[in-house]
Formats: sequence, C-alpha cells, structure tokens
Amino acid sequence: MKWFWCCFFTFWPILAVIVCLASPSLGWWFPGESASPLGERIDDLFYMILIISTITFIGTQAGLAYVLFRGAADTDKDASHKAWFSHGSHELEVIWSVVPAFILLFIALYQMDVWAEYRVKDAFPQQKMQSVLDRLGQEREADSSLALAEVTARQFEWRIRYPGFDPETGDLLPLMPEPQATDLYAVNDLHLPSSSPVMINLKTMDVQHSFFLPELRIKQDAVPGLIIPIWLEAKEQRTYQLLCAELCGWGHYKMKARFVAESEENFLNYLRRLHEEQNYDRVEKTDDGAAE
Ligand SMILES: [Cu+2]
Repeated sequence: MKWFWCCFFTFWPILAVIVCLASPSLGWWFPGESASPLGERIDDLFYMILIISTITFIGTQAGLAYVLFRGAADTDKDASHKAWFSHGSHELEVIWSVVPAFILLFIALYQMDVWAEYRVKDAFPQQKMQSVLDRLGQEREADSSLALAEVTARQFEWRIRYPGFDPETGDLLPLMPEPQATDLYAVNDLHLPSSSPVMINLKTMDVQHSFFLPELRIKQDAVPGLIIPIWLEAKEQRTYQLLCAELCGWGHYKMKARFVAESEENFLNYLRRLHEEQNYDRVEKTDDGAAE
C-alpha cells in the first residue's frame, strides 16, 4: 500500500509542473499576449503567484506522500513497531501560520507599484497624456479633463461621448463633464489613439457594470454615481474586444463592444467622420452651396 500512496502523491505534482510549464506557450492562462505594457507587469505578477502556489503544492504533496508512506509501512505484516499518534504540535501551528503570512505580505508589498501605476491618480502619466492631446491639437485650459472620451455603461451597451470640434477654429475641444452641443456620440465603438497612455472617464447609467479589455488586462467596475478615470495604453494599432465583466442583467452576455486603437491621425479622422454624420441634415448641397 505504501508504494500506491507514494506514486499517487508524486503523480499530481509532476502533472502540475508539466501543466504549468506548458500553459504559457499553449495560451491557456491568458487571452493572447498582453497588448499593453501594464498588462505585461500584471502577467508577471500572475506568474510569480503561480510559482509560489506550485512550490507550495509540491511541498504539501511531498509531505502527504511521506506521511502516508511511513503510516502505511507501519501496517506491513512484518512491521515491528506500532503507529505513532500525534495530538497536534504548537510549533507546527506557528510555522504554518507565520510562513503563509509572510508570503502574503511579500505579495502585497511586491505588487504595490503595479497597483499604483494602474489605479492611483497621482501615478497616471499626465505628461504623456498631455502630449497626446497637444498632438491632436486640442484646445485646452489648464484644468480641462485629460480624458478623450466618456464611456457610459447601461443595460446592455456601451455609450461613448467624445468631445467635438470648435465651430470657429475647427480644433478638437476638451471633454467637458456635462454633455455639450458639439459632442460626438457612438455606441459600442470606442476609438482611441494607440502607443501612448490615454484616459477615459467611466460611468454607468443604471446598475453596476465592469469595463473589461481582456487583451489589455484592464478591468474596472462602473459604479452608479461615480465618474472613474481609467488610463490605458494599447501597444498595437488593431481592434480589441471590450466586454462587460459584471453579471448585470439578462442581456449581460451581449454587452460587447469593440475598442479600436489607431494612430492619432486616424483617431481625428474618425471624430471628423462622426462630426459629419451627426451634422448631416439629409439635404444635399449644390455646387454653389445652396440647398436643393
Ligand atoms: Cu453589464
């Protein structure tokens, strides 16, 4: 019997190590490679916790295998000694309370700067965002919002409000907290410049939702009554999935949108197109400028 237990508790750690080693290349952990620099750091945290868990798992399995091997040996026909009964050990209790506490404390301290980079307002890359807005030619006052769009979740879609263009100068206006006559709107189609950090403001019109860009590892709850800034940086110019990660009602499953990360020029062109569509009054103009 002792060899059965020995093999049983050796098999699982070996399987665990094989799965852990093979998983990254098979893409089992994540929906593809991280598409943002912050996502890479979050993936590193995941792998660090995975390594700690794997070592702990192997350790506990080895301990189990040893104890059962020894215990089973005592039941052998030719065993000369009786089984040893334990009624607890104070030292062991202290060890397995203190060691995990230190591991948890280490994880908590180790991840703090990633959390700050992700969620602490003072840490957001204001300079970089400022230069994106300058390159987009946005007319700004010193206290204007750095956000390029306001995303409002509602059952069961994402409504997006962009700032519009100044009717006099044609420059991109800053995003105001309240809707403006010049604002531009889209549903389930978020466009933002790529390759530098940009900010959006997240709101919800009804219940709690969760703004989730799995490929960028961005997830943030939308909480009624709050306007929550999110900053993100897409590495590539391509289309990503935007999902709701909070069970928010019967239509939760279809609360999907696309997030298009594109060049600053294409982003401005997209906004100009929206502007034209929204100002088109269905009256064709003739060559001399008069309405037909
Ligand atoms: Cu939702």
